[in-house]
Amino acid sequence: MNLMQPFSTYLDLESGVITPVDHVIRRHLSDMCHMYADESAAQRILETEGDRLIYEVYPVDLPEEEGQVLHSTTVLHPGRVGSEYHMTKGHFHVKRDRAEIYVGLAGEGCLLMQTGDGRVSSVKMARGIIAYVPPYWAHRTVNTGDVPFAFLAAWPGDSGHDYGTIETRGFAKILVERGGVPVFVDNPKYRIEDRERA
Ligand code: PAN
Ligand code: ZN
Repeated sequence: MNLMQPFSTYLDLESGVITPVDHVIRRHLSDMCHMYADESAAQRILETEGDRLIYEVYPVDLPEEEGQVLHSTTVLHPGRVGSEYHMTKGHFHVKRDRAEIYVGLAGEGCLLMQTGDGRVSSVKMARGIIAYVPPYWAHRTVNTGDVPFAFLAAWPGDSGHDYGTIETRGFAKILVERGGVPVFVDNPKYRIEDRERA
């Protein structure tokens, strides 16, 4: 048995920043412009203001293997691309039956979930809310407020991340601003799997 030493890290509950971390993952608009419904709005932002930082992930350094509990925080910055609120890329776990918990720390947002056969669900997130992502649900977070939305996530070490499925198909619903409030609308870019259409 390869015995690990117990350890701790520090989580700043106000900002969502974990220290120490080996490497912070930063996702900019250019990493995901095709994921927003209004791609021309994304292009305009890139041309006029440059490459906007959408979110940062602070992962605690652990081996991605069965038995571990991986955990990280995400800080999702406020803003919109066209009328669509800033969001994470979103993913399924490679092992589809691996669940996850999200704990809201700061700001407010929405946890959007979707199954492989197109069922959708969502949970409103704020400081103190524990959201459960059951096995088989893809998940994406959206910042619907005007301050950074931060949350802690924990998931099994052997889950793996499948980004490709969401990259090609998208989520069925998107969150857009209408009259100052977030509303769900159908994603015009959503692609149902061919076998679901049949
Ligand atoms: C989270 C996410 C994090 C960033 O830790 O990885 O919020 O979102 P994307 O991974 O979709 O870019 C998680 O769900 N881990 O499994
Ligand atoms: Zn996940």
